[in-house]
Amino acid sequence: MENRRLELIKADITTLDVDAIVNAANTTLLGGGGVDGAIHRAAGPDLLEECKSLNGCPTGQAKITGGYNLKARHIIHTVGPVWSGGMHNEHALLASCYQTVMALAEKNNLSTVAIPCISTGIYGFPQEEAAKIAINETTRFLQKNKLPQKVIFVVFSDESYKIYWKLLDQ
Ligand code: AR6
Repeated sequence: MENRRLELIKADITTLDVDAIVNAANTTLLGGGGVDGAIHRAAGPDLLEECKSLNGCPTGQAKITGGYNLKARHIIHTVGPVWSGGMHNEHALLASCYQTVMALAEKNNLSTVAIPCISTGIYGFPQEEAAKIAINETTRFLQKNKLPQKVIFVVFSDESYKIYWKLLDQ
């Protein structure tokens, strides 16, 4: 059942018309490279002003802002773990990102949420392990909650697409 509430697309997440897109941020929440840089560029400078008022965000947690110049109404910023070999609580922290993102979406009555592959770029988390956590945690949340109605996994490469496709097909 919950599988109908999951979607997979290859896209630039900044272009999507959804209630919220998720940002793979760092603990300062003040911008950076990768998807974070793309989101700040597309949303415009007012996003940074709101982010400055948030006092950062611990790893594994999430905070919500407006979407500014994006089509998306909100941005949920989450801070994934930096991969340091897998023995430094990375798996639990990444799971916590997906749990807190989903909980914030539910609390804010959001129907559609688009989420990139947190931690798998600059932060170096192995892609397949990260995708398993993303799918497991999201599915678990959707089984218990009516919102968000739909979660869109947004990948940025053919390789990531194949990994998610294989896991979602099982
Ligand atoms: N749309 C969708 N996915 C994207 C986009 C995009 N426009 N751009 C990149 N990705 P990363 P992290 C994918 O490095 O590993 C920043 O400096 C990318 O291919 O953006 O969590 C922050 O400030 C990869 O699969 O985030 C932090 O310091 C995924 O998004 C740090 O990077 C995540 O890659 C966070 O590193």
